[in-house]
Amino acid sequence: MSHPTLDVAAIRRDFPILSEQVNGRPVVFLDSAASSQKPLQVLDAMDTVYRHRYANVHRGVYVFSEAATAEYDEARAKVARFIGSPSADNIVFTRNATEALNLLAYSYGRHFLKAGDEILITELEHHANFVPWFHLAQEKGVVVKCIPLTPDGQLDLSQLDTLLSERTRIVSFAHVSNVLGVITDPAPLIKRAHALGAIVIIDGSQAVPHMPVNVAELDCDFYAFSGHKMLGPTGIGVLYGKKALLEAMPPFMSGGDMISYVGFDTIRWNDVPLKFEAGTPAFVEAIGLGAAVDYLSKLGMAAVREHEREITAYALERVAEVPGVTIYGPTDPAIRGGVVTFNVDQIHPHDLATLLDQEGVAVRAGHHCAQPLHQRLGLAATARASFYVYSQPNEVDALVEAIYKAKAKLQTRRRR
Ligand code: 7TS
Repeated sequence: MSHPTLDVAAIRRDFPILSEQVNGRPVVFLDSAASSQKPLQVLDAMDTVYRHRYANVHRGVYVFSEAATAEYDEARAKVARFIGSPSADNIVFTRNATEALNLLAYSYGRHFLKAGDEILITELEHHANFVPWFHLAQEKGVVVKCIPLTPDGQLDLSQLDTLLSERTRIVSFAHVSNVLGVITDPAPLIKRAHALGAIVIIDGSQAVPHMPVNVAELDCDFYAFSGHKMLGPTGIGVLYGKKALLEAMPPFMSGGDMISYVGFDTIRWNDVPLKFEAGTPAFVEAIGLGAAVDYLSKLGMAAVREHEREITAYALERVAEVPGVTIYGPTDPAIRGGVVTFNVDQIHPHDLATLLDQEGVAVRAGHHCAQPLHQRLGLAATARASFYVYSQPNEVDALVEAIYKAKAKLQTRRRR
């Protein structure tokens, strides 16, 4: 069977930053899971608004404001189509995935949950899908439980019978882990949660940028992600929600734009999604995200996924070749997104990342905002290489070569 593929050489020409040098070498950027680089098409879309038709949205009746408003509305419609949302009205723009998840904890959690209710998350969550629920637990006396992991880092669903109960109100989990790369099939969790009347929230921060996602087919209740990890700018994120739930929820923040009427003794909220967008929105960033969605749609998300599956498979093989390397997460690239998290025997990941940087190779080191997961793995920190549409096999080779050099340097230093 022939797979859809990407023309990576052509893609790279769209990313000016990839021609930069770092420490005298062409940059090898392997930290796209933290934030992706931006193509000219996104930079130009935002630049055009600022240069030619910048004015605040939803206010003016003059040309600039009407043009900016129309482009902002179109960006919302593009995002809706991109994730299979039935309507643009289901799309709330937030600052990032973190704000989308906080919106749910504050608005849905504080309004609909009471002491003794349970929230089920997983041991591999990013802090953004961990801390807001623990914060809610401290405040309201709800109970947070975690789905444990199998030895290779998948969710251990055999524990669901004991973890789910009539008290479970929310099930919230990452579609793709930012550390182990594991892709979770949401279907069984959604089915089990809905059978108990619980709602399902998916943190799609590492999924939407990298693979086809259809929220209507999934039938999840909420889905959160960030624009900056999917070729878009910083400062813009998305919360998809089912309309009836968004309508039942109280506002998160209040002020301008989120109201339809304000009097001295009556205030009426605006319709969904504007009810959740208080104040001047990041509309230029939303327009940039719309351009990013266009770019990804043109590549085709099936091709994006296939490219990442291939390069991840290559990286898993090449990095594992290095003596003393441990790679975390499943070895099967079919259930793995484009991240390879690893440690090299006797080298602290921060030292490793610093030495790799000297070779122009950018990887992330630390706990990747998943400290509970690292506790479970018995580790303080790991190094992580992550890939995207512009990543190419020779960058994996550069990574491996740089790891060998780092090992040699540190071993010589130790012998001295
Ligand atoms: N959820 C997951 C699974 C993530 O990977 C991240 C960011 C977030 C939520 C939060 O996204 P934000 O845009 O609101 O910050 N992950 C990472 C990372 O892996 N390295 O830096 C940020």
